[in-house]
Amino acid sequence: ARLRQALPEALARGEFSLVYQPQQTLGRGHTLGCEALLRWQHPDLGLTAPEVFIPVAEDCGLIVPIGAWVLEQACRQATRWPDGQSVAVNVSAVQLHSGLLVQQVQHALEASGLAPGRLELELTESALIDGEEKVRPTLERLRALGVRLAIDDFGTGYSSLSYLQRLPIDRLKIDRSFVMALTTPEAADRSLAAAVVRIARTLEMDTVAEGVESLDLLPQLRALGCDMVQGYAIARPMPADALLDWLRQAR
Ligand code: G
Ligand code: G
Ligand code: MN
Ligand code: NA
Repeated sequence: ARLRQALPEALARGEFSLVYQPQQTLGRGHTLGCEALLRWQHPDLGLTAPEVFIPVAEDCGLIVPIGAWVLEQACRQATRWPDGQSVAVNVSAVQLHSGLLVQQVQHALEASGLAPGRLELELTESALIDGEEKVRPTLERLRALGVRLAIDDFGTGYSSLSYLQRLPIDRLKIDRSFVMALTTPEAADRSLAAAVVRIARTLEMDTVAEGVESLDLLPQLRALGCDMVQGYAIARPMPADALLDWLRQAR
């Protein structure tokens, strides 16, 4: 309840910030981009996890202005990165269905001057499937702007795959649970990450393995034909300034 009361003021009070987690190629370990992750620090409530406050913000519609702020902030930060790295921004289903997303993205790109090809939006499967007919024109407009589209936590949302062929998607993010399963001896558990890579290949999408906690996983992921990795083994999410230092260490 306190959270619900504090949330409407959080934007105006500057209590939100973004941290960034690098994404590297599996081949040469180049950093091609970073995912922006939202943090909320309230003076009394302290740090609240996004898993807790994002559902609340979705419930009351606040996720729409908060999402606009995230887009603007992330695009502005990305213009400072040294080698034209991209920024990936998580988009809530409510934001996607609000009818305001295209406008928000256009505004963030114009205000920051970021090249559209350097912005990637992470969408969830459930957000795409609920009202696919309505979502498709939105995605097509975003694509027409030059923005790239990824599916987050791929494989955990729905069993239907047919929507994948019909929507303009560039990338699948292999859910952390499938990546973790690669460390188990069970062949069946290990096969899911491989299946996601094959689906992506078939549909001409690329793949990012999420939640890579050990460098020991890299050879396996490479053998599967996965393109990129993201996780604690590469870097933890970090504030903008720390990220700039990290990126400058020529990786
Ligand atoms: O690092 P982490 O605890 O930030 O992320 C937890 C969850 O919150 C993830 O599912 C992530 O996608 C989601 N999340 C993080 N930042 C944002 C954001 O800016 N917008 C939305 N909609 N979700 C986010
Ligand atoms: O759902 P989404 O993929 O947007 O959220 C990413 C979440 O995963 C964030 O909470 C982020 O902090 C977390 N994360 C990033 N790298 C790792 C990792 O290597 N292991 C685990 N367990 N979580 C990670
Ligand atoms: Mn994500
Ligand atoms: Na994810």
